[in-house]
Amino acid sequence: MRITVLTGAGISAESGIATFRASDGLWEQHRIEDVAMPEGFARDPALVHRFYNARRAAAAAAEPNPAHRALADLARTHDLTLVTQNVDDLHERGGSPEVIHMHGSLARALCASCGERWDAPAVMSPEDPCPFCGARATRPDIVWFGEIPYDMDRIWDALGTSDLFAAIGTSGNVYPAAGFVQHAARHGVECVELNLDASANARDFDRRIIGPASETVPEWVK
Ligand code: BV8
Repeated sequence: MRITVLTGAGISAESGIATFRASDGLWEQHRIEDVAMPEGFARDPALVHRFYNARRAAAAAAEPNPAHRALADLARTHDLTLVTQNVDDLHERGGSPEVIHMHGSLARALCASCGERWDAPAVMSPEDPCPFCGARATRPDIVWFGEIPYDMDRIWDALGTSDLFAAIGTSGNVYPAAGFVQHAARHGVECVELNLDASANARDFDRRIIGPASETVPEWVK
């Protein structure tokens, strides 16, 4: 049985990582869209690095929860494609063998000048020279609003050829991820949502399982 799972900030909430909605879209009085957009980085790279340094520290201090570990178990018994919108590494630390980070990862750095990527240090600053070309153009390897998510061809293919699609802990507000359920449904794939409350695209799912992910996901995986 082929399963594609999409996770969002809700799966890491019980590990202590704030969701976007819970923060009302604000961070240090800045709208997240302002610090999670290329224009924001161009305007104030030090501010954006501070935003991601804080999130990298929060992710490092967090532990995977039973939901992350249940998806790792699922990968051992099923043909699972795990896609996450999250930029933390809790799926990997929870044992998942392969994770598609469609919005990038706090663990990676990117050179805006030569395009090379490398493992990010805990704290990044605009002064960091690129280890490949030396340019002072290093940024977090994160997909910002207006940028193209990673691995989209692979994701569309998995969604269209799965037997089951599950969205876990995502509010369904950000595209193209919020459109995955329609794509899967168009291909006759059964769609289930596991969430704390109904998402913006709840009507597109065949089933919904309401509750905290650390309880609902281990139960669903059984
Ligand atoms: C794209 C990285 C084209 C950053 C993120 C105008 C200009 C430019 C673009 C647009 C525009 N208007 C619209 C767009 C498209 C835009 C978009 O969708 N905007 C929205 C605001 C309308 N999208 C883009 O720009 C994307 N790129 O469109 O390129 C394209 C498309 C396809 C193919 C080719 C080209 C890029 C978007 C990526 C932005 N980067 N993240 C960072 O993380 O710092 S988005 C970021 O926000 C997350 O990655 C995630 O995607 C989103 C937050 O969503 P959630 O994860 O769902 O989190 P949220 O807090 O909202 O919800 C939490 C849920 O969990 C809730 O439902 C809650 O009930 C539940 N929950 C809470 N606790 C628990 C729980 N569930 C279970 N258990 C619990 N305990």
